[in-house]
Amino acid sequence: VTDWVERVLAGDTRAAARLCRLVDDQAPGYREQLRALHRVASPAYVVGVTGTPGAGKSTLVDRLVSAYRKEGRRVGVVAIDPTSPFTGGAILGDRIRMQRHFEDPDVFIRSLATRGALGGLSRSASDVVHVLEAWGASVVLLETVGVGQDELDVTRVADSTVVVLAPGQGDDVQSIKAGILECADVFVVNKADRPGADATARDLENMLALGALSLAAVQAAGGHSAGHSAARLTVAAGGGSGWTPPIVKTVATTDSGIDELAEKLAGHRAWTLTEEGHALRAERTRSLLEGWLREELGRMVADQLGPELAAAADDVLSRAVDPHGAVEALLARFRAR
Ligand SMILES: Nc1nc2c(ncn2[C@@H]2O[C@H](COP(=O)(O)OP(=O)(O)OP(=O)(O)O)[C@@H](O)[C@H]2O)c(=O)[nH]1
Ligand SMILES: [Mg+2]
Repeated sequence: VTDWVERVLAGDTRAAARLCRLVDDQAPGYREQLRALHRVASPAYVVGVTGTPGAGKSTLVDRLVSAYRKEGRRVGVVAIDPTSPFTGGAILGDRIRMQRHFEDPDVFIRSLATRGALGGLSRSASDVVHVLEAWGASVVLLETVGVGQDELDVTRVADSTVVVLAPGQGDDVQSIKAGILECADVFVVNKADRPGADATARDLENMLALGALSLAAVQAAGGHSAGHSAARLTVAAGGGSGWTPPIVKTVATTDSGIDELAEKLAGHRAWTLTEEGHALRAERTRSLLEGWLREELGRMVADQLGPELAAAADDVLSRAVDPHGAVEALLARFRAR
């Protein structure tokens, strides 16, 4: 069992693939193995790439892989395979778009299914990132479609998040859900060869100038991402310079703008190592852990109180008890265990 760990640490790609599968299956003992890796692996720079469906995320990731490979770095790619109705054949598409890297022994590409990710998608993504770090990746690119909260949470595993938009998708900036925009450390307006790219970039600039992103974020946050956006506001209000996401125009298909994107990412990476940046990362990690804690607690409650919850529902419907009273009674029983 520890054999796998040793082999992954020695940079063995097949062992890394094997360990990823054990993690996927949550095979017995996988957490111990991850813990062993986590203790000794050097942290990779993790870049989240999210945005609207079809904006060119995979093409962009493919180009970033090339850019980082030119620097001689080992690169990991984790593509979240959206089984959502938005994008059907994502895996096949990704394989085609990243084809030339499949042959490269210093690139490790791994897909993660969004459905059936026991324990939450962000947790699976984080686990796989740790395997790739141990394998020797110094940078890990994490692609996910920003369609749901679960997918967006994945970006909190990242040190820097790129939000990719494209013109002419019928989604002017105002109509994109605030949750996506709020994740951005760097914006990319891809498909700059298409009409409307300048307008999209201008819209983003205006929103940033108005501070509308932070405000929109707080309003849209509701419960889920409140921690995330509150941290952003705190950073902005803390007297520091904060971080204003730069906007980069790219044509991923022709490699245009990729160097500039890599530069902006390096700039953000450097900022995250400042005191301010560190505070934001700490807040993201805190809210990530809080999310995982909620999941575990939710599972515990469902496991322990499932039948009683159903009985309580009957009691509430028959008016034997009021809803608040029912919840209080259930909680009291849960605590007593
Ligand atoms: N014209 C143009 N087309 C592009 C550009 N970048 C990507 N595309 C094309 O846009 C389509 C979608 O690209 P992908 O990279 O698969 O986009 P994606 O965001 O990963 O898509 P999903 O993962 O399915 O949401 C492909 O046909 C690409 O060739 C670009 O800069 N300009
Ligand atoms: Mg894709």
